[in-house]
Amino acid sequence: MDSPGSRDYLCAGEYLGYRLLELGVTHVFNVPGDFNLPLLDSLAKVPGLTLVNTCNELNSAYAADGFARATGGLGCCVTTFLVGALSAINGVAASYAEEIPVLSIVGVPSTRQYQGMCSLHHTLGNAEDMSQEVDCYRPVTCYQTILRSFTDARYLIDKALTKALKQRKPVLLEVCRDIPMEPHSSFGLRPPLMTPFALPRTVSDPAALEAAGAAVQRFFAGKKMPLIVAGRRVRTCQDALLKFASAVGWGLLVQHDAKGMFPEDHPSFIGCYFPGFSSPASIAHCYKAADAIFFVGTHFNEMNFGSPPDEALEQRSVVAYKQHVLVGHTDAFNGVATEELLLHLAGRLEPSSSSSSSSSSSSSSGGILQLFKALPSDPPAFPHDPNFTAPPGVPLTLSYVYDQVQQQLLAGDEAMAVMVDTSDSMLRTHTMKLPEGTPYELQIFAGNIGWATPAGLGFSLAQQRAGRRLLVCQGDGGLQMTAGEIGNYARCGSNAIIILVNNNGYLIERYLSPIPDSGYNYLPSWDYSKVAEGMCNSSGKYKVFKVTTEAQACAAIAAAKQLRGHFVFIEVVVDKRDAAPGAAALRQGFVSRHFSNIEGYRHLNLPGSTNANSTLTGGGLGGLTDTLAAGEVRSGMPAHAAGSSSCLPATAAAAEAAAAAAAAAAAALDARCSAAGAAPAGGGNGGGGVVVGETGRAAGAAGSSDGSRRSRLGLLPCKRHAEGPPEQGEQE
Ligand SMILES: Cc1ncc(C[n+]2csc(CCOP(=O)(O)OP(=O)(O)O)c2C)c(N)n1
Ligand SMILES: [Mg+2]
Repeated sequence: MDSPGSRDYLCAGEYLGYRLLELGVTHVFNVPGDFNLPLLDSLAKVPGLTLVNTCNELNSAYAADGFARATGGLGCCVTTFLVGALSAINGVAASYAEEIPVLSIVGVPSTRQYQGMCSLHHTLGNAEDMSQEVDCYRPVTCYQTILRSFTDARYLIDKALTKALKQRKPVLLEVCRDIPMEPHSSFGLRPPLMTPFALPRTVSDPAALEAAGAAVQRFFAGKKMPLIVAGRRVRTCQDALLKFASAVGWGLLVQHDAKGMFPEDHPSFIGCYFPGFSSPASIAHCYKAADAIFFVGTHFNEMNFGSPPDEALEQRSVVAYKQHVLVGHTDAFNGVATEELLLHLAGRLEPSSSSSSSSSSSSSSGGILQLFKALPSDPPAFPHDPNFTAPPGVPLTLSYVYDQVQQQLLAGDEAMAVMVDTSDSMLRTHTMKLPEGTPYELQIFAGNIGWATPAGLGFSLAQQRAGRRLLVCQGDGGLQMTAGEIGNYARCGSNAIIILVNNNGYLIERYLSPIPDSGYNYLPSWDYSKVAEGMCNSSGKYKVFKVTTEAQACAAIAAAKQLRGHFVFIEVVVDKRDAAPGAAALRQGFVSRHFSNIEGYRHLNLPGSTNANSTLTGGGLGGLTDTLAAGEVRSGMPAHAAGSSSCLPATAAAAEAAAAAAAAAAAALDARCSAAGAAPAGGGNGGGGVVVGETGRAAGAAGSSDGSRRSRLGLLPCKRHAEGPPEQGEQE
């Protein structure tokens, strides 16, 4: 038999491409540059792998993030040395914060150039330092490596993929220009016969799992009102959560970053717990009434949770995150994968269990669910503020648009997904009723505006083949940051629907600003529908609408539904004051907390300033508290002082009257809730303290101070926060 010629061997880029395909990465988002051309050319040789040119590298990174969210696996972007890689870095950083695995591949100078001492273009000019890119990426990736030899390229590619998938964080893979296109025997012969990629699995230490299971069981034993609160990390263990919730029959709330990860028509499902905004208000009452809370996959941050858990909350909670389990205020376990814990507990806490020690009353209690059913389903009583409300008689409101989206697009006859940009819409869409299996994505923690449009491109290309259509809710301010990708939706054959909210600028910032009508909250006035039309420019199947009335909005959404194979862009024109119902309350909480006592703002008499008659305190999203979430809006809050604003005149008296009315309504709701049995919960803890380390050996009592407990929960700026223990040589 002839020995293979060098051309019969795969090259590094092909090997990488086949690995990506094997992991479900069918689309790679990229911008070319002279350093990555051989890399792109080699990836293009892999049948089934599509290279999608985005308009800039930030958008490549966002699109890769969206792709990864759609598949639950990996996303991938390719950029060029420094200029491209640095443009992408904010997107990669956001994926890091949001725990989305993205492989950020960068074409870098050739191995020969790395050895030389000549200043190369795109560098900062200091020839002796070729590690600038890696230095910049180190804080936003869990692993960085470079392919500069054939012999270890294969190993390093697999290692980089494993790191990203195992840690669910981005990875930087630099590829020297002379490496990817050269066939080499180490990559095997064409057609590829590759050993299957071994997907990394987190396996619990059996002893730690058993100990944690027993502690959790003890903790919930005898509890009458247990509650599950699911956070973003359940993305990786949705089936296990479903099994657990079905087995124990407790009530369940999803946090905003986990909406869509638990079926909303499941008997345990209560709603979305979004402190300050949960609707109906009874959600907050249920949360308060729980005597024991199982936080599963929760990342405690002020955007989805509000104030950090205090000691009282810690005492009535179990927290499972990655490989950690914290039981009550005292016990901590490492080496326990949340997925395995849920499955373990599903058997252990099963109501039918005959073992007396395992027959926690919690498992048979329908406490919270019964309470929820008995409570009125009124929305929270937010104070009305005409400065952040569409004026009477406006031809179109955003609430009408989202009602139509709910009725027409989320009716259940077409598989949909929803993606929401950081914008006023984010305070509205958490109340959407999602049909089972409808993904819902937002970037609530990293919070970049402009993420949704490019991320939606990646998401939609990943999901479309599975017959799922994406709805993107995008603000005009965010769109102006990343609009370039609109043309790619049509060009790539996406059938996503973008609802573009034209409210004449930065509405969220209006209601957070000390001076709402400041010039910085305005944008150049684009004709968005014409922009979209121009960007699509007759390529592909698409339809653009601009709607200014209810009738037009209703018709455009109906048309979008009919145009199943089209990309549809709907510009929705609403008043610049048309804010989500909780916006005024958010403003009051936020401004009073952050601005009211700043000397330079005193003359504005902002809510919460010592000049003003305000009692609102708190630290949630914008300084709101669960108190407010429960509808206990206190009277005496002055209106925001928009006195210097030309378009938002101060209406303190009106707002005060509204706040008083809201307080009365809230008091009435509270009374009804109390009648239904929604008493605030007491404390409780899980008893004896044992820490089981990674090896599974008992490591002694773990009575913790508030400080150390908080560090373990990731509440303090400490390095080892709520993450799994790093592997040797691995960053956290
Ligand atoms: C990249 C980035 N820059 C700035 C901000 C600060 N910011 C948060 S919300 C917002 C305004 C969003 O405006 P728009 O997209 O129009 O949504 P709207 O609030 O009007 O619904 C801004 C500027 C941010 N979150 N991200
Ligand atoms: Mg806007």
